[in-house]
Amino acid sequence: MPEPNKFYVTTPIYYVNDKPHLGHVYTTMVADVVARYHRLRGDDVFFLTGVDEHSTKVVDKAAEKGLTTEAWAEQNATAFRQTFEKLEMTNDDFVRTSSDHHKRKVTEYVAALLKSGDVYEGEYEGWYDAGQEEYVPENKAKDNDYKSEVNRKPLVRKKEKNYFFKLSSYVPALLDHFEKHPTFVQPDARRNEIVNRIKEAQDVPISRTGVGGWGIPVPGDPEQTIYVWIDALFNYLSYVDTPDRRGYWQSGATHFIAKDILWFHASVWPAMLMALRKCDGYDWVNLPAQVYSHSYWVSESGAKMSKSLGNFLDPAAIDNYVAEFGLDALRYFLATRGPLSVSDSTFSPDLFIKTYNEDLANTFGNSCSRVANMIGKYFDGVMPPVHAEFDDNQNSGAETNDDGDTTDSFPIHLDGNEGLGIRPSHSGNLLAVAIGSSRHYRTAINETNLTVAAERALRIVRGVDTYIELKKPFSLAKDWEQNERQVATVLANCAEALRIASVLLWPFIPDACEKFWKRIGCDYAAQMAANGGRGRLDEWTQWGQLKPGTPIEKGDALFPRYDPNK
Ligand code: ME8
Repeated sequence: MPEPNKFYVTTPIYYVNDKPHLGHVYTTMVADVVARYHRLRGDDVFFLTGVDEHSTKVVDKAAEKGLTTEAWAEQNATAFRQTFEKLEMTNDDFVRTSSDHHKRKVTEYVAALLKSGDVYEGEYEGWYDAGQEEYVPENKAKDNDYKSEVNRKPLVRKKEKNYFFKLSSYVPALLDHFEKHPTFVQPDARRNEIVNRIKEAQDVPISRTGVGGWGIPVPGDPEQTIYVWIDALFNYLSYVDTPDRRGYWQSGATHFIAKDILWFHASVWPAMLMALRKCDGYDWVNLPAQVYSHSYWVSESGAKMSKSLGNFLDPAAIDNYVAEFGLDALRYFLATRGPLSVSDSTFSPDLFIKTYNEDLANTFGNSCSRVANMIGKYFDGVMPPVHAEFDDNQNSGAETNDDGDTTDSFPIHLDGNEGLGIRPSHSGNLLAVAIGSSRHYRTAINETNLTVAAERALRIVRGVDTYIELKKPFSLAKDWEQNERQVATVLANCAEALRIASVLLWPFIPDACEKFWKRIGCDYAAQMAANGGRGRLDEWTQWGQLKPGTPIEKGDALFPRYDPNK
């Protein structure tokens, strides 16, 4: 057996100044869908999320609450961990920047950079956004009337003695990297913005004074604390900087973040890695493969959902959605209707219900029930055989593309539902629909185009519905003697197509798919568990694997229809 590919995926580490909200859940959910897809493909995945503790926001909020900083950080770190556990995120570790391992590693990295001369001592004066803990360049500050772009509070003029990282000297190397790796930052529009800003990059402070000992001291100068952003970025490396995990780093990390923090991830971070790589003992440090910067969830009024704005869906509200619709429904909605593209998304309860009913209840759930019910009714709940003389699928090669497209191209990141409707009915060749759609699904998901990927899987389900309308097994069954073999063939093909759709949908709606697998006698979940969590996507999406004679269980509705007037 060849070694599986390694795949390393991360989320931002979240500030523990407050409890988690929908925005944090979103990025972690997206990373989780992508992690599960890679595991399903058979990759050896490492998925990292966690919390960023050494922020002055945490110190201030703790003081406001009358708690020690440690106690407040602990309380919120626990809330993040529990929220992600409850939402069945499959992260392989959980970062806490207060951990000894992380602190030791960051100290080592900064010491190496100091020694190499890429970090030097100097003085900095500029406009500071306290909410974002970030200096804002003069032109950007001016464009925003010297207010924070995020929370609109006035910027403050600040002057400090600091250690600086020579970002300016890495500008040519960064631009070269962007040119050679056109998908280093995605989506494209974000890359273009950042490339323009990098051209003007100046050296950046990497330490702070006067943060009251909350953070990691600069090695050799305990008066200075390593700037929280530098401390935080290093989490991606520190947590896999162990002999057994280094291979994940070297496989090229995929960082999911939102647009607010792209600058650090696309400039300071790769430049620091380039600098570190030149230091003794760090020649194994390469650059991340991709920084994927999504947009925001906004409330219906258009404001960014955030902790400081107080308009976020908090853990209790998230729990309510899960209680009402199920975890799969929340996963599906966030992953497919979220702001992965350059536009923001509105979290609207109406859209949530509509998506749930249309895609999950009326499409996947309904089709699974319908086919299982007919197999129950006509074949006593036992998978019927395919009879070659009635099988429209038999003559088509697996490469046929009969899903309505003539090429592999399709719109990237559909923001609404445009173009996602049912295609003109196919020729009755479900095999071609399944094979064509699963190919398109892979392209889409590899490009983090989760909306299109899920839609491709659903296209198979819609194909089943169209096929049933076309073949009318219920009418055929009226003349049983004449048509039994044809009814058997139609229903066997439907079950087979739904099996393939369920494999593709698993990263999005794992609980429902695993339930369905049990009902159709597929032990994929057990196979994955026995194989270190890794699946066999290629094999499982081949046509013709459901064995005749297998019991097919009806079960209850996977996604009961939700009454919007409730
Ligand atoms: O920035 N819509 O932490 P943070 C979508 N600690 N995503 C959102 C969102 C929204 N309305 N609000 C937040 C930090 N997010 C630093 C990161 S990483 C080395 C250090 C998500 O708690 C999104 O992923 O402010 C965003 O980048 C992140 O939460 C910011 O979380």
